[in-house]
Amino acid sequence: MDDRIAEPWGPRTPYGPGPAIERFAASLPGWLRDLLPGEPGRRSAWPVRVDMFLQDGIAESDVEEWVQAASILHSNGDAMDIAVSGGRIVGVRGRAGDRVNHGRLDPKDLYGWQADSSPDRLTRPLVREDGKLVETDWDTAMGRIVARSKELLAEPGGWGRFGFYTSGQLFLEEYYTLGVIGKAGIGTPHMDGNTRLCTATAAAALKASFGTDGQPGSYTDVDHCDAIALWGHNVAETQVVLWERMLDRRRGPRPPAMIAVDPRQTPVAREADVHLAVRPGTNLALMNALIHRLIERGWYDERYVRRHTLGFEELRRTVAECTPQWAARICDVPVRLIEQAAEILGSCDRLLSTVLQGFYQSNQATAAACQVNNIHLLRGMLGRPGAGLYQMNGQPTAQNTRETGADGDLPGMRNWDNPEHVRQLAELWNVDASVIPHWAPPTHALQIFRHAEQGSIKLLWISATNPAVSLPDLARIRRILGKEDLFTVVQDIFLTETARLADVVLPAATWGEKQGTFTSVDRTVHLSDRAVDPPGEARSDLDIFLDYARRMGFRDRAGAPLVKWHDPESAFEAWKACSAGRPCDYTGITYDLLRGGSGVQWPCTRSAPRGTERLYAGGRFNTDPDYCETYGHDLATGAEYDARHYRALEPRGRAFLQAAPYEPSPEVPSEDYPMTLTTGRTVYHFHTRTKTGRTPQLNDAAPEPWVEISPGDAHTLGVTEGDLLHVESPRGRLEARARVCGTRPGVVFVPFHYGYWDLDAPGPGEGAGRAANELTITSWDPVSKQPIYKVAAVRVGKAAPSGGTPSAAPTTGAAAPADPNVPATTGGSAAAVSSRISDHLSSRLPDRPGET
Ligand SMILES: Nc1nc2c(c(=O)[nH]1)N[C@H]1C(S)=C(S)[C@@H](COP(=O)(O)OP(=O)(O)OC[C@H]3O[C@@H](n4cnc5c(=O)[nH]c(N)nc54)[C@H](O)[C@@H]3O)O[C@H]1N2
Ligand SMILES: Nc1nc2c(c(=O)[nH]1)N[C@H]1C(S)=C(S)[C@@H](COP(=O)(O)OP(=O)(O)OC[C@H]3O[C@@H](n4cnc5c(=O)[nH]c(N)nc54)[C@H](O)[C@@H]3O)O[C@H]1N2
Ligand SMILES: [Mo]
Repeated sequence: MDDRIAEPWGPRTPYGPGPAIERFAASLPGWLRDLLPGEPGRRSAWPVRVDMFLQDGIAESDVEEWVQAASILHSNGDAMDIAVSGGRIVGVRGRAGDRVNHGRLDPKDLYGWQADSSPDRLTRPLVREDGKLVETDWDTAMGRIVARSKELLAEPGGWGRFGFYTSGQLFLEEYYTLGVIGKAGIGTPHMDGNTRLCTATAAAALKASFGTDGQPGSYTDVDHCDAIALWGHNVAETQVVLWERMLDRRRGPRPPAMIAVDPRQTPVAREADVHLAVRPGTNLALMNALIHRLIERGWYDERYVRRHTLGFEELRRTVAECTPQWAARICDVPVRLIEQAAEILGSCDRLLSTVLQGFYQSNQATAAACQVNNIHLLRGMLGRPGAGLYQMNGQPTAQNTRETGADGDLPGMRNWDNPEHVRQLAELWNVDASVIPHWAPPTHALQIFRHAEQGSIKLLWISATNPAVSLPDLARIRRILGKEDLFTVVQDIFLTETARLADVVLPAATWGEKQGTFTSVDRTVHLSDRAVDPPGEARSDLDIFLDYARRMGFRDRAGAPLVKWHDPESAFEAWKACSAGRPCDYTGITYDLLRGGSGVQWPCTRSAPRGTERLYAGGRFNTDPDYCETYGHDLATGAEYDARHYRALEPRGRAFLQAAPYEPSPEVPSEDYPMTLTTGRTVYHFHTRTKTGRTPQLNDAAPEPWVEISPGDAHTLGVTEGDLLHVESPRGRLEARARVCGTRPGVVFVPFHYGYWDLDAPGPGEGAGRAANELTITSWDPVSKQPIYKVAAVRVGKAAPSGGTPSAAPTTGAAAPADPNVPATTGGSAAAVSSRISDHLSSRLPDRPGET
């Protein structure tokens, strides 16, 4: 038994590169590959380790049923079974036979399910009466939403009064249904997901370089690579199982080299051979210097570049002056380290890159993320084992928000500016093409809030997201959500900071209580089954959306109901038809196939019935003008190009090498605000903590926020470990205790997980808050429109005399204290997890629901 609070990564199972059969398989045409024994991604040599956590007092023999599911607390797609006894969830276990995790689970997944049975789950709808939220029945709550909707639709241009702000945490079937309601029922362009805050840049960078969204790589690339570069990604704390796979390679024979780019001493940075602790906001300067070096030294595949890419000359010109010396000054890192990183990137045979929030939520996000694509294109490192690229997702189902168009895009990775793509949807849904919003790009999340602020959006429906904690500049967000003339619907499982500001609150069923599918970073689709009943009158999000469609009476051209499905599986079948012929083709997937022991990677079709391990083998990309998802942008300004401009480029299946010069962040330190604030995550908490804050093991590991500060800055300010600090930006102020640790000088880090101090206080945020977003700025990347959460200017000082007690920050991750006397974070016997290790996937542990 291990304490997975004290040891979040569990026991090591080292392994070497291989097996050769995977490399061989990848060189074969699809039909021949399918004749090989074993399934794609399951021929890996990564040992199996089945992690299991059962509630205190429950033994494995007490479990009546194991119900198949996958992780809902990050994007890795770890497959698991839910243990059910007496109609309740009593534990979880990793699925041994799944290609993604080979049985492993992260601490949030092991313990986090306990929150679902919290006594304060929402069990009945609420409506606002005389300023107060009171319980009511579904008819009343839905009746109010429908009445307001019909009133708005009766006005000319009424569709423009609706805004939908959804999530990266619902299921594919739910998003698709919401997307059809928004696009073909109401016809509003104002729909987005919190995926805008999360991985809009992944989508934007993939579209800009390769023509459409879709991760090129496979998790098995970890098995084969000889170098791993982590670009602004603290994978150890945020995709724990993916990190375990990387660590197991690092501890085995012929380990891969490792590069980390992060201003903090994360566990990843501590493990890496080269750690570039760049100044926040300077990623593009570093990237341009690395590319300068690759080109200058001839460390690129000339043939691949000539045959498979466009834009080399412009890229070369853009980086011509970007020497390592130049970047070293801007990023404030040693020249030697930039040169070392370039040498690893330029000399490895199989490079695996992952990119996440350190790039996506920082300055020049899309431009910087595209430079990672460029490195892979320059070196021909795509479409073969080990040469992998993950423009990561963050949330468990973010990929599906994007695929189904719940983020505003057209479903099936269709191009809003391509009339033929719009026509395909009109035909599928049997509606007039003019109903489907396609005259301008979709409205992004921060713009939706702007419209609500100005009063043009009058109904805002928020599902499975907590913007009153997660959006930037919270004082402003609270003002908007509290506006009299804005009718707000919040669909959640708890009475969150956001729900408290709503006019109608709808109680949702969650993971384990409902059925649906979702897709991980490497395109692996999993099915998550219903294990138990939802509490009280809570309903699945799908049922809520279907009920709304029914009550609104949305019709197609023939007068039949617009939404023609009635449950998860029929919704999935409808989605399959929408995905046909597009990059994310699901037509070969059925719920039954997903019950076969492992998830399946899209595209999965008649000609690739077991899914597709890697995209872009052979160097053919989705850039054909009739097929691509965008006609492109100017990376520096975000200006949109049109079809004529795009066609003139004659991409013919080649990828774009995108180039842009470095520019400083919109907010940099000043005399008044001399330090840089950056924000992010810890391994124990998920977002605004609605689940992990209600889980004893996880809450105790990190019960309150903290401020990470470097030893040098602490000394200058007279601060010691545990002192109460205030951090102020031009927008707000918070107080939290200091953790003196390995962040770079001049930078403080605050986790963004913690909401208001006191939910019942009359004016949340009055006085000293504790949410990182009291401080952050309203500014976004010009192409992806993703907010810049990673750079703001602040001043820091002591809020109380030194007390001599350490902060409650965890000691295991990036916040590992400089002071060796700070007690270690542990979970004790309440956190005991069993881990069974076996050599290989072939020595299969039970992995089908029902088997024990
Ligand atoms: N434990 C846990 N896991 C999660 C989540 C969670 O809440 N908790 N959330 C999930 C979701 S939705 C997401 S999006 C992912 C996010 O996963 P990550 O991107 O790994 O997480 P973050 O902590 O937001 O940011 C990563 C790192 O960016 C660094 N950084 C800050 N500014 C810069 C910069 O300018 N340049 C560079 N190069 N680095 C910078 C920070 O120091 C931080 O260590 O995690 C997913 N997994
Ligand atoms: N400063 C700063 N801010 C950030 C970030 C950062 O790094 N720094 N990261 C950003 C990123 S990457 C993300 S993804 C966002 C996350 O921000 P949010 O999306 O606001 O965070 P969550 O707490 O995950 O909110 C999800 C909500 O859905 C509810 N929920 C859970 N399951 C269900 C369900 O099945 N149905 C329904 N209807 N509701 C459900 C939960 O109770 C919770 O209230 O935050 C962003 N904000
Ligand atoms: Mo995210």
